[in-house]
Amino acid sequence: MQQLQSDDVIWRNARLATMVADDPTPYGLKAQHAIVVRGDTILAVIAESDIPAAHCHCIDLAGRLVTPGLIDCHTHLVFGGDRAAEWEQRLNGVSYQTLSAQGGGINASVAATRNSSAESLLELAQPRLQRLMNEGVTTLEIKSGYGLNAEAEEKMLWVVRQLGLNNPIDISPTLLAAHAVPAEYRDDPDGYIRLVCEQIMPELWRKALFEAVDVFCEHVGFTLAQSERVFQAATALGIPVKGHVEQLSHLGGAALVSRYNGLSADHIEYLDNAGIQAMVQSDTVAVLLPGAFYFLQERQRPPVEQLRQSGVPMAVATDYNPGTSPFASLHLAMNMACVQFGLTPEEAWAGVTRHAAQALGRGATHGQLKAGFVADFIVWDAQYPVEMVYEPGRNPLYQRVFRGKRV
Ligand code: DI6
Ligand code: FE
Repeated sequence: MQQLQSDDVIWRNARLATMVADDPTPYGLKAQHAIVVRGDTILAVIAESDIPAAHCHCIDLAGRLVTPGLIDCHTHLVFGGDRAAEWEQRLNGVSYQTLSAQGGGINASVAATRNSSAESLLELAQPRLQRLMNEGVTTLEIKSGYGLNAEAEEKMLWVVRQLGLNNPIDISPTLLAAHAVPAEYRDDPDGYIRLVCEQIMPELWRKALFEAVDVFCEHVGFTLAQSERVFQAATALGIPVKGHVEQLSHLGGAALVSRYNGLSADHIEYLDNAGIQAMVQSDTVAVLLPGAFYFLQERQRPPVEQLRQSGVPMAVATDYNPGTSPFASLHLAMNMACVQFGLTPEEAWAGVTRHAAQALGRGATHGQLKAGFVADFIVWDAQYPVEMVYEPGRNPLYQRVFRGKRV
């Protein structure tokens, strides 16, 4: 370790779940260890016995568990309106077709988002973000996709940027203009894709409002060919891509994302072997979204065992959105990933730390307690990482540290 400076802070007397990738110990667990922080970065992870006796900037954690800050790598947290009443109608027997004909479903959220001011969207999003931060989230992805025109997509991404400026959290904004065909393009989806590729994406990219591009490749979204057009245009501008793929049917979206060296292929319930092989080749992360699987009462599970055997990194995220996953809890998503998809609790933890970091292009700086990584970590009134997975809702968070500061 380098020579300590007087204002370096040592978080001592901790049980660290470092989540370091190549550590053979489960969770990279280290009892009686300390984290040395310089500014906003981890300078070193050291044994308690190696703490210099004279150093005075120490914080005693009384043996508590410390993990990396949680990373939610797939959310749709900014939206107007509310779909609770529509959901209740559905459970009371009103058909989805009837609701759609009345302007329900995703179009209801698009209309409400278009009709909301940026300020009111910000006000609605803040408490949702707060709930995730309360659970220990320090990095979060947020997608656009309820605007579906240049003006409304820009408004959503402005809100996302504002959330990042107002809160102690690192936000990764994603352009999901190709989320659904907007009503005014119902008879011309290709025309809408042209608008996305030629206007919305380049214009908002120039304004530096997002860092990756997503598409919903599905029968109810866009075809494989339309999705590829978006990826081609993104690649030409040097923008990383990812996709909502193989959620409700198999279209080959995961292989497509992989061919464009995508950051992640998300949902993937209907992923096949060819798709898995393509993901292995491209280092694309498999993002599992058990909240949507549960809420839609899906039956087809993602091929977790094959992903595990093939060494594809698996992330876990909330997919927080008003239509298919109204759950702003990453602890719950971890629990569901274990119960419904068969992840081990350790895999679920990797899924909200280092693998989620990789899915956001932050794998070299986020998601592990390791020298050189950002000093984003959580102190828990807990002994074992499994506790947060086992009992979502109890939330034993004791302290949230973002960039070296208690917040
Ligand atoms: N997949 C989904 O399940 C959601 N979006 C997506 O791409 C649906 C979003 C909504 O219903 O509002
Ligand atoms: Fe989603």
